[in-house]
Order: sequence, then structure tokens, then C-alpha cells
Amino acid sequence: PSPRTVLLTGAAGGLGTLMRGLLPSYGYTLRLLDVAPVEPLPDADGREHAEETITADLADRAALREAVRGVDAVVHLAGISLEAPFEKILRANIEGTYNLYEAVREEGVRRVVFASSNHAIGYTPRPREGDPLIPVDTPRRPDTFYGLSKSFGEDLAQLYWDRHGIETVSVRIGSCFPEPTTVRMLSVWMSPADGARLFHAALTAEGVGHTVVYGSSANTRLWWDLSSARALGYEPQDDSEPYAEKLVAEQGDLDPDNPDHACVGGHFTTNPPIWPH
Ligand code: NAI
Ligand code: 15L
Repeated sequence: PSPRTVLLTGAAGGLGTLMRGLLPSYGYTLRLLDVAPVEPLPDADGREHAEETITADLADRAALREAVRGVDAVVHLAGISLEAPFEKILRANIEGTYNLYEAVREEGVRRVVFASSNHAIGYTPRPREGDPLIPVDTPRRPDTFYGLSKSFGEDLAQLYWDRHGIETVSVRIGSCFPEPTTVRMLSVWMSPADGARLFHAALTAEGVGHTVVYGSSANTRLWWDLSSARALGYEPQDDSEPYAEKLVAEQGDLDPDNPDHACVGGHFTTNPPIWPH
């Protein structure tokens, strides 16, 4: 049976807020968790969603156990989403993701969708014209402690599949924001609507074991291979190309001599944006 009740962690964040708006139309009932209070979100018609919200830290194992109890699946977005001192990444992303998987194991939840990141392979050179797309089994080359924590999360997911039979789709998200805002994002953007399509496919595809996929729209300038995502039933509908003319006019094309533009992780490989808290 397809999952119906889903715990969405990181629900107060940017992607969490977008998915909270989009996933209910696929028939899911969401339970929302974040360390920051999850604010009520009015429907288009002004009504509030009937959602259960939990304010808890990923360090709180008792709270996590309660949060996953009775859900069919977890979409795990919570954590530090940029570079930060190692100790912070360790606590929120590494120990936090471990704590979540332990709760999932203890409560018998069958499926996790893990928000991995392109920064797990951030030092991979970006494909130039005529180069093949980056395959999903390319060696991991994290560009930050942040990217390293996503690499850990993918390995943790593999362990919990091999040892405990808990299925995970690890989605190496490119950039999921309402619109692409940089020339790099023309290659890595995932529209929020495609994000919801991909999460839905990751929640419902059968026999995924641990599957790694890239999370992007069907961009003309795409850098990586979406075939493992398509194999789940994901059919991206969007392409960043309509934004290209304006962005290239404003910012210029990616400069082959600029180290910020050499690798898929972009400026995370040179001067990563730092988590503000
Ligand atoms: P965000 O920073 O806006 O949201 C993350 C949320 O996690 C925040 O609401 C924060 O309060 C919560 N959080 C942080 N530490 C926590 C803890 N210890 N316990 C409970 N909650 C905690 O980030 P965004 O953009 O929404 O990303 C969501 C997830 O997707 C993150 O895991 C990020 O690494 C991943 N991702 C996002 C991409 C994007 O384009 N938005 C790209 C690649 C990966
Ligand atoms: C990420 O992993 C970050 O969480 C997100 O904020 C973006 O910076 C994205 O990668 C990106 O590479 O654009």
C-alpha cells in the first residue's frame, strides 16, 4: 500500500514550507517537525491546513520516536543546510540523521526519503559541452563538512537497508527554490513542483532498497543523469531555460577560468556560504 501519513522534518525551512504546500495534493497527510516553531500556513482559499506540528530537535530521541510512531514514511529535510563548524554539522546532520533512523527502526517505519545534496559530489568537475552527464555512481567528493554529512547520510541509509530492510531514496538535490537566481542554477535547479513530483515518486516506487537519485528539473543545461530518478516514475515537467537569457545577460556565462565555476558545487568549493545560527 502507498504511504499516506508522512512525517516531514525540517518543515519550517524553505524546502519544507514549499513541500508542505504541495504534497497534500498527492493525498498525503503530513505530520510536521522542526526545531523552529512551524507556523500555520493558510491555504490558497485562506483556510489553515489540518496539520499536526511537533517542535523538537533531532537530538531529542524520545521526541523523534513519538514523531515517527504510526507514520508510513518520513521525508527527512531537517538539518543544517549550508556549511557550518564541524561540531554543529556533527550534531544536527550526522547524529541527528542517525537519531532519526534509530527512531524509524524502533517504530517499524518502512521508508525514508533523505534530502541529500549535490554537495556530496561538489568537487566533481562540471561537465563542459559534449561531456557525458555525471552518473549517480560517480565517486563522492564532498566540498564541505556539510557535503560530508550528506555523504554520511547516504551511507547510513545504505546500512539501514542492508541491515534492517528500511528503504531510502537519497535525493541529491540541486537547488530547489521558486526560481533559478544564478547561471549555475540553470543547470541544477529543481522547480518546487518537480520537487513534489520527485518526492511523491520516491515515496511510492516499489522495491527501492537504497536508491540514490539527482533532484533537478529537466533543464536544458543539466549536469547530471536523471535516469535513476526517472526509474522511480519521476517525470520532470519544468526546465530552467526560460530564465537563461535574463540571468546570462545579468551575470555572464560560467567563466571557465573562475574556480567558483569549475565544479558542480560552485562557490561551496571555494567560499562556502555559512549557516547563520
Ligand atoms: P533550511 O535551512 O531552510 O531548512 C532546514 C530546517 O531544518 C530549518 O527549518 C531548521 O530549523 C531545521 N533544523 C535544523 N537543525 C535542526 C535540528 N537539530 N532539529 C530539528 N530541525 C532542525 O534548508 P532547506 O533549503 O529547506 O533544505 C532542506 C533540506 O534539504 C536540508 O537538509 C538541505 O541540506 C537539503 N537540501 C536543500 C537544497 C535546496 O535547494 N533547498 C539543496 C540540497 C539539499
Ligand atoms: C544545498 O545543498 C543548499 O542546502 C541550498 O541552500 C543551495 O545552496 C544548494 O545546495 C545549491 O547547491 O545551490
